[in-house]
Amino acid sequence: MFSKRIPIAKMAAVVVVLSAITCAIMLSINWNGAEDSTAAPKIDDLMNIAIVLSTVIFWVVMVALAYALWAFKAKPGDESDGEPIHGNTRLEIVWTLVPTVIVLFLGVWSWKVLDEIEEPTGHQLTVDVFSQQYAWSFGYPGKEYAYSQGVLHVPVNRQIVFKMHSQDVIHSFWVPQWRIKKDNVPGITTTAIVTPDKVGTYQLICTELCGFGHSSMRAKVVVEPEAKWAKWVEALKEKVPTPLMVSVKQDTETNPEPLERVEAE
Ligand SMILES: [Cu+2]
Repeated sequence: MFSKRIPIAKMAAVVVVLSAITCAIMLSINWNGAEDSTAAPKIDDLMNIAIVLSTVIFWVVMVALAYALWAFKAKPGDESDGEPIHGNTRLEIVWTLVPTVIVLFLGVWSWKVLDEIEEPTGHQLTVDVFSQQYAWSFGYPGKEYAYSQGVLHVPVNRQIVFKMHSQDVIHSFWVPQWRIKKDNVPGITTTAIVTPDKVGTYQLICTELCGFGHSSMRAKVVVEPEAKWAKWVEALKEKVPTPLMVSVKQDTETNPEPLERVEAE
């Protein structure tokens, strides 16, 4: 039965055709919506590469399976046992090496993309993000350490370093149009770096199931020209409350004044 020659070239051709059709459809779909940060196109490219690789793997498996079902079907009335098969070393090496190379390639590429996104521009703005069941609030740097609840304003075309501080359980910071997503973990400060490059209004969504009110844990995000942003921050009346300051006390570099005050208490 196994003396039958497997038509590798024909199968490969079928894989190529089916992959091309599937990729054409999959890549024409706008999966992630508008690209409104410098990170977005890079992350979407990465996603497209992953789609192409997965599509090819999918069809290799499907075509091999379909061929096996057709070519090695038992004859009617054949009740005998299957041949005892002890493996195929060459095949096993191939199906170990190929996925390893793919995963390493995607890993290295992701590393490169993340490095590019987080490359310091020398003109960063640090914003503290406070998350708690089920609300977001924000602290802006500078002398006053201004505070806003439920609404985040950031300047356009400036690299924003978000320092995240959860007050209770794990939450996750996500503005879909920026692509970047980062967990807020109680007890540590996590960082997400984004450069929004379009003016607009967005939703910040908690994307880590954090309790009963999780689905309503959202905040409005406004990206605006820097002068307008500065005016908005200037007009903020509230200061970051002391309990929240305590949770940022590691960040002495970005918020020296209020933090020194916290340390003194
Ligand atoms: Cu949450």
